[in-house]
Amino acid sequence: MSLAKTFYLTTPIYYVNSAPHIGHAYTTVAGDVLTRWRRQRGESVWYLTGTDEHGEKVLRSAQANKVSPQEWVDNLVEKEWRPAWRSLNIANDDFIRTTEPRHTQRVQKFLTQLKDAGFIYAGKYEGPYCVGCEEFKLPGDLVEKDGKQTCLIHGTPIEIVKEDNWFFKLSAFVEPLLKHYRENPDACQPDTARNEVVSFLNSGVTDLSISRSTFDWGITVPWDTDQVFYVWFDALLNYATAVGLGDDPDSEGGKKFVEVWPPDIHLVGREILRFHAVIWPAMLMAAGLATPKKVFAHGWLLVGGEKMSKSKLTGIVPKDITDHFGVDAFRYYFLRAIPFGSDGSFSWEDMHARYTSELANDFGNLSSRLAAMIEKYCDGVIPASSYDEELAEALSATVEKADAAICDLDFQGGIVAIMDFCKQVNGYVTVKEPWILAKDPANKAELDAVLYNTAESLRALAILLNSVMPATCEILWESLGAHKSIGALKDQHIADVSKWGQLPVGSVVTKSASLFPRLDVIA
Ligand code: ME8
Repeated sequence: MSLAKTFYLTTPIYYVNSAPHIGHAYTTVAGDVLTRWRRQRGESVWYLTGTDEHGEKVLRSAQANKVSPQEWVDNLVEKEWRPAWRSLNIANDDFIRTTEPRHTQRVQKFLTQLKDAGFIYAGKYEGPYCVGCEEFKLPGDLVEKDGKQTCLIHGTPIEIVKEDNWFFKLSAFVEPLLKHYRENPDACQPDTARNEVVSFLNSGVTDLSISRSTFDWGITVPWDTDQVFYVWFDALLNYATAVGLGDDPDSEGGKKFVEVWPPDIHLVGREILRFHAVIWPAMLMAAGLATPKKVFAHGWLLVGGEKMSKSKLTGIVPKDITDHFGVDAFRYYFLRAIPFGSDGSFSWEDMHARYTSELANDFGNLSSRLAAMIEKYCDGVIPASSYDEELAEALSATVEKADAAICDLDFQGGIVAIMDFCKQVNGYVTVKEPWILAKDPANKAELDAVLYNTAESLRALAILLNSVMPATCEILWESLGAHKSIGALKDQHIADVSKWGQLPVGSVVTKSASLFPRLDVIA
């Protein structure tokens, strides 16, 4: 029996020129939500993130701070990057740093093989370079500002690089790549991103300089030790080096590679699409390896209409938001508010409004009302089981819709479907008026039924929202007594959520702290 392939998802590896901001958190949370969701579908999953530590950009920030680049990256990774993901409850399976020997050694071996196969040759590079992007720029990527050629993304002047370098025969892969995207439209998404890649490929792609000789903060080119590899050529390989690229098939690394390769999804911001949808698959094609099943380019978080970034000092760090709204509201907000794939602006007012109406009122209140009523009317235990056809059918439809949307990276569509069900349950409670039913003992059976159906709906909501808001859903799960009467929340499968009647009669319900406490209005 062959086992199903492990679902392998990656984020970009981020530059460690400073601490993470909410743009980095956006991608990493999205990956976390999708991988948690797929684990709850019962799938085997591998979620990789990490840091991109070489190149001039990182080197210059170390120099500006008067420390060695190695000290600089060690310090930032341990004090900022790993803790940021821990505090956002990111359940990544691995974290790769490009300064680790497991990466540098496999990069050197892989690129030596590419050279031996005839895909790498010596040449001269002269042209514009943006250190912010770490990218050799084309004329169309630049704009003139104050008489200087500047980068469209960073708004900073480009530098002219003139070096004897090693080149990769990228141009040889234009036709194979065009064929690849014709035959596999899913391999680059959304469609607008694929169209952009296809027109780039049609515009005439030249070979790529893949080494630098004017600084040494990088992976040494093994056959020419005066040079280091161009940071992107080193960085893209992280997706493969982290899972045993080139290792003996019988070794641990070799087995991992077979288990996960090719990657199912590379999540990237749209500014690094070309690297992932042109250079990276070409490198893999040259090595005879399978290309990623999907590169998905999401949109940017904007501040003042521009891409939020560290270099423009518009970076907001996650803690600024989580200190006020909490971690789960942060995880919820961006995926709920912005269609994945489109740009979106962050605003405190919008976040406050959604927190209050969707999280505190619709979701948090439903849970606290139910716990209070079960305590008051049923001595704190789930009363006789019941079935409500309308709610049960709505739940089935919700699960189907949310599963399809989330697996298709439509996080907004998935979350909206689940929150619509939450609204429907609120409507059910309002119409049934259990507080009125409780006034007459003759209504006991009806009251029990209303409370049971509400509790069952909350059981389902805890499972469906668990990948987005794991800490909150755990509190809800325990408040329903489900951790004792059903089992661990993480073990509840999406496919079984809509089987009505799982909360056993007698499950002990306890009041929890408010899931989403009321917040002061921000001045
Ligand atoms: O590009 N909105 O690293 P990086 C949304 N090291 N997402 C954003 C964002 C914003 N305003 N700002 C950053 C690099 N991101 C390379 C990647 S991969 C082999 C090497 C997110 O630190 C988004 O995912 O500049 C974007 O692509 C990534 O951070 C860029 O991070």
